[in-house]
Amino acid sequence: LFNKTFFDKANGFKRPLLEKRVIPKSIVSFGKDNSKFQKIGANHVSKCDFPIILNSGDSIILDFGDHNVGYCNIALNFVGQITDSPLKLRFTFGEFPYEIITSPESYNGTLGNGWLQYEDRAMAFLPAVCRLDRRYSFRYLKIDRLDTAKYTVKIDDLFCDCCSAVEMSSCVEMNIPDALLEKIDHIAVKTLKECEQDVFEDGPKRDRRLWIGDLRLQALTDMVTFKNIDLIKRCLYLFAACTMENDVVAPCVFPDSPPYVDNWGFIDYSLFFVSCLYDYVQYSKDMDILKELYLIAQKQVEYVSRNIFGSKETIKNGGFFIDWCPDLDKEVAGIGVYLYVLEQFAQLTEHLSRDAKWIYSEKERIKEILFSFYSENEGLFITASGQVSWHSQIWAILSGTVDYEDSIQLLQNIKAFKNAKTIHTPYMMHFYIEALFMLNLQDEAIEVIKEYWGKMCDAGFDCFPEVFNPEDDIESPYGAAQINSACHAWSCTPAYWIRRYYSKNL
Ligand code: RAM
Repeated sequence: LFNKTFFDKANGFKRPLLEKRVIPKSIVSFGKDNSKFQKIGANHVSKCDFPIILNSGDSIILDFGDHNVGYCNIALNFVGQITDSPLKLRFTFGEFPYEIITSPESYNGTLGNGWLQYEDRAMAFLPAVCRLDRRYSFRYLKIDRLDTAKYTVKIDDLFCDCCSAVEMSSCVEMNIPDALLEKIDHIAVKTLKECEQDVFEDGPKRDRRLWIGDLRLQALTDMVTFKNIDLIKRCLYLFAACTMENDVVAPCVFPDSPPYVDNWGFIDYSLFFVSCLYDYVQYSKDMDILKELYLIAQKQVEYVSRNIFGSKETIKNGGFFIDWCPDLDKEVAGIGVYLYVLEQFAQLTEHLSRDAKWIYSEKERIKEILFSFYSENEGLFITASGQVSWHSQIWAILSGTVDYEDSIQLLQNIKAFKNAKTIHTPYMMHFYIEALFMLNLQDEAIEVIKEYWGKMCDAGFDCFPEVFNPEDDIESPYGAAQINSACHAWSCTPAYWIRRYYSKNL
């Protein structure tokens, strides 16, 4: 279902992107280094001075010194002998070295190989100036000369026009009296900046689109950093504009390509439309947008109440995302998400002075279902299949229906439990931090941030990634780590938590 009024409103909040020209800093080589992330080290070869000479078979790796999102421009010419046959170059962009050194031919991941960031270009005549029209997300650029001709060519100039909706200097300043947290905050803010484009993209390398689970965390963080409020509104209206036939909000929107949405869903993501609206109304006190979008929020709750929480069987097959943890049984966590959203929806309803009684009785009904999964023996929530996970406990706590002492006990019990399913993404880690803050364990939450995101800093990330498992640095939800995104918005929330922590304590 396409709502043109909301779509036009969304487009009314479209703003031109800011552009910045960046040049490569140095030429590097990659080599095996067991002490480095994914066991690859980048070694400095020389400064990047033009011209750079290229003969047939040559290969160079340019290091831009930081993560960038943009369009590459290159000027080429021949040296001495005229180019009597076309020059062929392969451009391979990488956010991290592993992406550059794995050959595209060896790729057998579950996502389409079109995401691999490389392209071949032929130039029939030199001199030539060319701009690659695909936008890339990268720190490194490898250029291979593929043709077999004997003539020599040179790169006279190469630069990238980088784009973002915001610039680092417009981020709200914050005094963070801890060096590691300051570094984490900086990288988190940079991650968010790289993902703020025409919409809040989940990742500028992939999927380059507006996902609602990602949007929620981006918007929360943006409200305390860049305050790019027009972009938040643009994205809220885009989701409102694109619902499925059953009125469910799509999990992601392709803003520039009709029909804008794919034909499937994640129930937790659709419910998070309510959370996005709730957060925004909390921040802005904007009652007009609440009145306008309330019905969409209500439809999410109604659909889920009827179709998912009708019976235990439908909950089990509900189609929740929750986390990329392999073989995760999501039913208990899914119930927790629903209860969490119901509370926010009740508050929105009361803001409008409407009757929220039915929402509270729905909460009571769902709370009973949740508690039917509680096992006295283990002192934990356990799924019908017998699975114990961090996710179930965290979402049970966030549901707001477990009292304080019992929540603390749940955390102690899950820490002590061997072989529980663990958190695999910075996205799910955000909700763990939220649970700790909710229980007034802010200091512990900050320690978790230092531990988990601190390890990402140690691993040398310029931005924070989509998945990070300190025990397995080539883990990938798609069976191929080169397709992972190393700048992923849902990992930017330390900037939100750190800022909240210090503004409260100051
Ligand atoms: C991946 C994307 C996106 C996320 C979905 C569920 O495909 O990385 O960020 O929201 O998973």
